[in-house]
Amino acid sequence: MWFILLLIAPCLALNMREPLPPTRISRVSPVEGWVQVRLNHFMAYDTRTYPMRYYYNNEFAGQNIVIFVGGEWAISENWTQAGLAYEMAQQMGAALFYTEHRYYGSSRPFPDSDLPNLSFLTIDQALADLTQFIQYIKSDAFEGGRYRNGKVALVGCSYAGTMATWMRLAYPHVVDAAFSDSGPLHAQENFPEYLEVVAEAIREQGGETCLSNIEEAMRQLVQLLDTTAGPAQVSQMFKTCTPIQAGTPLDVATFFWYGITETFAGLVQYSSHGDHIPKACAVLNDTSVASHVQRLANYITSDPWNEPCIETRYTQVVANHRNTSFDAYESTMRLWTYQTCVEFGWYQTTNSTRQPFLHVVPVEYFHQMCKDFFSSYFDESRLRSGIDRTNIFFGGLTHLPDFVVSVAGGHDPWSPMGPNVTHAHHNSPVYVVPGVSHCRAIRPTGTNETEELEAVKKAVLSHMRQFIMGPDNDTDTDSSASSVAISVLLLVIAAFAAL
Ligand SMILES: *[C@@H]1O[C@H](CO)[C@@H](O)[C@H](O)[C@H]1NC(C)=O
Ligand SMILES: *[C@@H]1O[C@H](CO)[C@@H](O)[C@H](O)[C@H]1NC(C)=O
Ligand SMILES: *[C@@H]1O[C@H](CO)[C@@H](O)[C@H](O)[C@H]1NC(C)=O
Ligand SMILES: *[C@@H]1O[C@H](CO)[C@@H](O)[C@H](O)[C@H]1NC(C)=O
Ligand SMILES: *[C@@H]1O[C@H](CO)[C@@H](O)[C@H](O)[C@H]1NC(C)=O
Ligand SMILES: *[C@@H]1O[C@H](CO)[C@@H](O)[C@H](O)[C@H]1NC(C)=O
Ligand SMILES: CC(=O)N[C@H]1CO[C@H](CO)[C@@H](O)[C@@H]1O
Ligand SMILES: CC(=O)N[C@H]1CO[C@H](CO)[C@@H](O)[C@@H]1O
Repeated sequence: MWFILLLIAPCLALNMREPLPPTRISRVSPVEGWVQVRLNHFMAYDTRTYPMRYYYNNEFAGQNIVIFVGGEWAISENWTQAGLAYEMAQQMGAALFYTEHRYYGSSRPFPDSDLPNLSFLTIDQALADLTQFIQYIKSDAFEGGRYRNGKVALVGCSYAGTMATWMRLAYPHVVDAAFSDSGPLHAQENFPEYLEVVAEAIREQGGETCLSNIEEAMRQLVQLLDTTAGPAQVSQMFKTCTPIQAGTPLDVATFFWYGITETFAGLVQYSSHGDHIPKACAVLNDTSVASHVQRLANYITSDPWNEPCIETRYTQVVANHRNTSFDAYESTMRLWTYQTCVEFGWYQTTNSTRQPFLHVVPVEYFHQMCKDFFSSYFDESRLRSGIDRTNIFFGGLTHLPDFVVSVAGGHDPWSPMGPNVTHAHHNSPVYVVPGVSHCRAIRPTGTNETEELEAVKKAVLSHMRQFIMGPDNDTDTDSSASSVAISVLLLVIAAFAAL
């Protein structure tokens, strides 16, 4: 039960777990370091500090700096030993750092996540942490001022991509260039577009029949739950931890959210353009099983991320998220949910008609979570004013800062909240990679996922190198890099022409 909650939860949370690390190629072991940063950057007289964790790999260190930005997860050394940021550091002769976001992982300002202690968990504070961190590593206090005159490049994916972009917006004097993979920029309460992309990815990779099979199963499932014997039958088929209380709307929504839509969300968000979706669709398409509901149950219960049972008791979900220990199983989810309740929203509801899950998860379900996980103080009006505030201060999609390279996956359900080709401008290119899911472009080159993705990774490296080091001198490198960029642009344009 605890197991499934942990594994399903990441979709609401963008990533929650660290993006799946690449295979380590560096022979150098990074150093773990800590730096005291201000707890509250926005009140001058409050001089309290807390220890922020980072990793540091100086394998390629000249004087430049590449920072792989950590998001809502615990950092590990892996991303300082391989990946696009690692290759970027190699090309730029840069030191590579990986920073941890306050409250997540081991960067804990307080002994627990009791509500009053969460006041300092905001993206504004996290960006200011990064600024103080950069100031520190460029100071004489860090290795005798070795990086004093270095240029700084940030790399991030998902929420950390958002941070990379907004660092360039808020603190351009400390960040020279940023690369954001899959970073949402527009805060929005209700986010029905998420499941629309899930549906689109299933249609393109698994076929129209697969999608209509899901919809038919959902129709029958909703009807079945409305019968006397139905709930017990459904509980057994889907292996719920306890029998579903069909008369309790919050329990029914919990079943659909944790059990069904989050499973498909995970399938699409983390599919690596491999055979994940076709495999799921083979089960959903299996006509040797007559009942559509049974096929859906067969897929849900066979999803490796979903065992051993589905939690359907809303009160249990609340209890799990009210545990204020940083070691609690839902601790990361508690922290991220807090950020959604005060800053971002992004609730993946079934409000759209262009998805197969009917209307089983309304936005009110998430309003209730904010109130129950934290306090009734966190109601809809507070949520909305927090979201407005985020968009006012960071500009949503109305303003992409310069020297930012953005990548969006064509099948990334988060992509509607991020930039697309229409937001690109001189010095801030945006690449939309067809068929690709969340956070694929920060992975190493040469992983051979799709040709388009490989070309985009090379274009990102080329742009970032030029933003930090000026135009490439080597004519060979230069012409091959720009031809890559051009062919990618053509791909992007072709992808949109086909829509
Ligand atoms: C599902 O079935 C449809 C129709 O038989 C087929 O077109 C589609 O390719 C199937 N998908 C998978 C992944 O088996
Ligand atoms: C909260 O989580 C911690 C760490 O997993 C655990 O030891 C504790 O029993 C939990 N508290 C409650 C009330 O469940
Ligand atoms: C979402 O759906 C509900 C009912 O299905 C409807 O009342 C509400 O207006 C919808 N909200 C939006 C933002 O579309
Ligand atoms: C780009 O994003 C905007 C939202 O800012 C959206 O209205 C538009 O349809 C998107 N364009 C494409 C081509 O996806
Ligand atoms: C890379 O992908 C291409 C096209 O999908 C394939 O032909 C080739 O065998 C792959 N190479 C490796 C090393 O996997
Ligand atoms: C490019 O060449 C010029 C002149 O040869 C040199 O001053 C400059 O440092 C070189 N730039 C890079 C990025 O290598
Ligand atoms: C997938 C992977 O390689 N994960 C490793 C990342 O680094 C930690 C140690 O920091 C290892 O325990 C993981 O196995
Ligand atoms: C600043 C603040 O509110 N600190 C609180 C954090 O949580 C601990 C334990 O729950 C309290 O004792 C602190 O007062």
